[in-house]
Amino acid sequence: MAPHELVQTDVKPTGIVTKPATTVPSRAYVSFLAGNGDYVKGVVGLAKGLRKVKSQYPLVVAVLPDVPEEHRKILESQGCIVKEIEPVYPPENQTQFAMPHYVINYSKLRIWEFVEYSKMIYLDGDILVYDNIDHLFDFPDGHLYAVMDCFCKKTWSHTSQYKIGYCQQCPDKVTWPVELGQPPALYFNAGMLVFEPSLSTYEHLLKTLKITPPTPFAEQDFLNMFFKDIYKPIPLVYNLVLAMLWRHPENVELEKVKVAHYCAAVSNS
Ligand SMILES: [Mn+2]
Repeated sequence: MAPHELVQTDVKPTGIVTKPATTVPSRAYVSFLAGNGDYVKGVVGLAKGLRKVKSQYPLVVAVLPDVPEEHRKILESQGCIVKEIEPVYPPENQTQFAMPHYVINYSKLRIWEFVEYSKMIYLDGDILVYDNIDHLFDFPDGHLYAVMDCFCKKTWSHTSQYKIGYCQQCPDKVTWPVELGQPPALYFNAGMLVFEPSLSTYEHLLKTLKITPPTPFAEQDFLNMFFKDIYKPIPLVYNLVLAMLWRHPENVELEKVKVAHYCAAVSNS
């Protein structure tokens, strides 16, 4: 090994990894990672999938301080851009009410601070990409794009839509009763989002979070409420939550699926 190589290795920075400005595109995929568990394997799978489908854009991984150096190195070896973020803690009243594994997800809001990118596609660590979705970056600005969720899971049992068997995936099956007023607003699964980072949006998100009453789906409910006016649904093939296979098989075109979402806890998917 040549001596200069040793020197280079020694001076390699240990902090946040940044690439020279000229090679940073204004578009990137982004995922989120917390803790020292197996979730890193999911993000590695995500990175491999994006590479396999020849995505033109890098994968940024927003990591909380508790992600060990070893795991960050694995991600970098997969070509990921690792960016450490500070945790975002929800108001205390929300941590009481939200399901515990969702609480950490409020830190996801930090991705709106990644303004070195003009547009990003967020993908959960339990998502695998089977086909190129780079074209989603070309969708018109000014909207948040995501796939509609399903109201059939038990975790919706506190809602009137669950009680009457209404689901936005099949709105004609059980029609919304007039006496209940307006049908519920379209609701997206927050595991996959096309969004535009913006510091003013981020500040507005945090200010709103402080005055928002608690809900069971924590940050997913919050994002739905916050972005309801600019939300645009995109086809199921961009985020196929596996439970959709048995809840709404008639809506699934399996051979066209581009992104599959293997929700960790199926009952909470
Ligand atoms: Mn997920």
